[in-house]
Amino acid sequence: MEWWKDALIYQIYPRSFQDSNGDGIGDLPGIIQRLDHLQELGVGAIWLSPVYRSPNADNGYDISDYREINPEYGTMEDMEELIAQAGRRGIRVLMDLVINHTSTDHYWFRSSRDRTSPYADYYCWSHGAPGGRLPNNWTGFFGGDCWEFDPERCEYYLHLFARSQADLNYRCPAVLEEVKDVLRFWLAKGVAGFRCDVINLLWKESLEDGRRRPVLTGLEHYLSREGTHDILRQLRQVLDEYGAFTVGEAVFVTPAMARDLCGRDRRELDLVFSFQHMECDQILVKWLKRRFRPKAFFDCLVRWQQELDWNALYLENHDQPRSIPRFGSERYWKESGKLLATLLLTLRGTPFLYQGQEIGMVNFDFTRLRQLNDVESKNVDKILRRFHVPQKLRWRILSRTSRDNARTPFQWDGGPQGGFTGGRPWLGVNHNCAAINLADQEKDPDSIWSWYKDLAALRRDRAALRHGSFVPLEAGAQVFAYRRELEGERMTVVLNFSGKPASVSHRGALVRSNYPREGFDGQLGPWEAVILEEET
Ligand code: TEU
Ligand code: CA
Repeated sequence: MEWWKDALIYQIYPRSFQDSNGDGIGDLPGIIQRLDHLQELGVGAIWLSPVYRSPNADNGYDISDYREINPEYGTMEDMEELIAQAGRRGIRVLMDLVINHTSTDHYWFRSSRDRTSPYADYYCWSHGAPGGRLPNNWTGFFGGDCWEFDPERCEYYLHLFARSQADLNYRCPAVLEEVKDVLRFWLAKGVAGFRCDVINLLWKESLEDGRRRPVLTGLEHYLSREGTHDILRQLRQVLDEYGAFTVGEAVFVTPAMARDLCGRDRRELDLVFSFQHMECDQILVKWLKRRFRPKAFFDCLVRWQQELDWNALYLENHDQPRSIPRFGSERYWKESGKLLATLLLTLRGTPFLYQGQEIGMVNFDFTRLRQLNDVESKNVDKILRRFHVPQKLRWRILSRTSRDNARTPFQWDGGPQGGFTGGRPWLGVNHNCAAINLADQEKDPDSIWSWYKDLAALRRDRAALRHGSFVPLEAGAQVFAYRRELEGERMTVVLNFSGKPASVSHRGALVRSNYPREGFDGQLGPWEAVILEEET
C-alpha cells in the first residue's frame, strides 16, 4: 500500500522540538507531549532526524551506536512509547538512516584501527601517495580535504563530511550485512521506514584523483554509481519484508538520475529528495547566495513535476535556511508564508513539512559567529579566515546560509524560551517568539498555522490535489500557475511571488485565497495565493 502518496510528512529535529526535563535539549518524551499538535495538523508520518547514540559532532549524523538511543534524548523505552503513541494517532514513525558514514567513536571504527581485526576493512583506508601526500585530491562537503591520518593504523581514512564522520567501505560485504541487521532491528520495533542520508554516495568506484572542480573535487568517483544502485536493491529486499517506505536524500541529481533511484520498476527507493530547486539562489556553492529569481525556481519545479511521476516536495529542512526570508518576504510574512504553504501542498508528490514551517518561523536573529553551533558553519568560517576574509563579510555569508537558521528551538508560545525548555536552550531561541508562536496562532483562524491545517484538510478532501496530473499554466517573472486534474475535477493554483500586485487570465470558482475575498476577477494582491475550481 502506498500510504505515503496520501500523507503529509513532518520532519522533527529532535534537539530543537520540545525539551521535557529542563536540560535545554529537546527529547523523545517532549515529542510525545506534542503529538496532539501533529495530529491536529493532519500529519500522516513523522521523520525524526537522528536520535541514535552519537557524540554530536554533526548533531546525530555521526552515529556511534545504531541500536541505542542518545541518552540526551531518552531511552529505548521512550522510543517504543513514541512509536506506540504516534501509532494510536494514526502517525507513522520514520527514522533517519545514516549509512554513508559512522562516527569515529563507533566501535566498528575503533576496531578498524587494528589491521588484524574483523572490522579492518569496514572503512575506506589508504596509505597516502608517495612523498607524504594525501591519498587523493578529493574535497569534502564541509570544505577542505577529506582525509585524516590515523596514527594508530598509520593510514588515512576517508571522510566526505566532518573529520569524525568516517565513510563506510561497501566493498567489504560485512558492512552491508551489518546495515541490513540495523534495518531489521528498527523495523521490528514498528518503524515504518527511513529517510536515507546522502544515499547516492555509498559506493566509491575508485579512490583516484578527481577532475579539479571549484567544490567537491572527486565527486565523479562516487556520485550515484552502479554499486550504489546494487546496494539499494539489496536493502529493498529487507524493507519489503516489512512493507517499509524509504525516501533518499540524493545530492546533485538530475531528474534522470532521480528516476534511476526511485522509479517504481527499479525496486530501490520510494522517493528522492533532490536539490535543484534549492540551488536557484546560489552561485556554485550554497554559501554564495544571489538574489532569488522566482522564474528560475518555477522552471525547475515544472521540470521535476514533469519528469518524475512522484516528487518528494520540500521547501525547508534542517540543512537549509527558512523559506519565508528566502523565497517569500518578511515584509509580507503572513501572506508569503501562506503562499509557500499553498505551493507545498498543491504540487504533485508527497509534501514534507519541517518543524516550525507551519507557524512561519524565520531565520535566527543571532549577531555573532560564536552563537553558531553547526559544524559546517564552523568549518566554512575557518576556511574563510584562512583566505583572510574580514569578519564582517564572514558573518554576512554565514548568517544567511548557516544551517542553524532552521535549527533554533520550536516556538510553542510567547513565554520565556518560547515554551521550548524550562532551562537554558542548547541553541538560542529567536527573540521574535513573542510575535511568532503556536499558542497565538492556534487562537487565530487567520494564522499561518490555521492555513496549513486547512490546506492539509483540503488536500485530504480533494483527490485532484493529491493524485491529479500536473499541468503548468504560467511560469513568469512573478506568477506561477498550474492545474491539477483528475477525472473531471480541475483545480487551478495561482501564486503571486511578489510584493507587487499582478493580473492574470486564469478564472474559476474561488476555493481558497490568503486574502479576504468573495470571488476571483484575475487581480492578485502582493503574495496572494488562490486556488480555483473549474465551474462545470
Ligand atoms: O546532508 C548532506 C548534504 O547534502 C549536505 O550537502 C548538506 O546539505 C549540508 O548542508 C552541506 O552543504 C546530510 C544531512 O542532512 C546533514 O545534516 C548532514 O550533516 C550530512 O548529510 C552528513 O550526514
Ligand atoms: Ca531534554
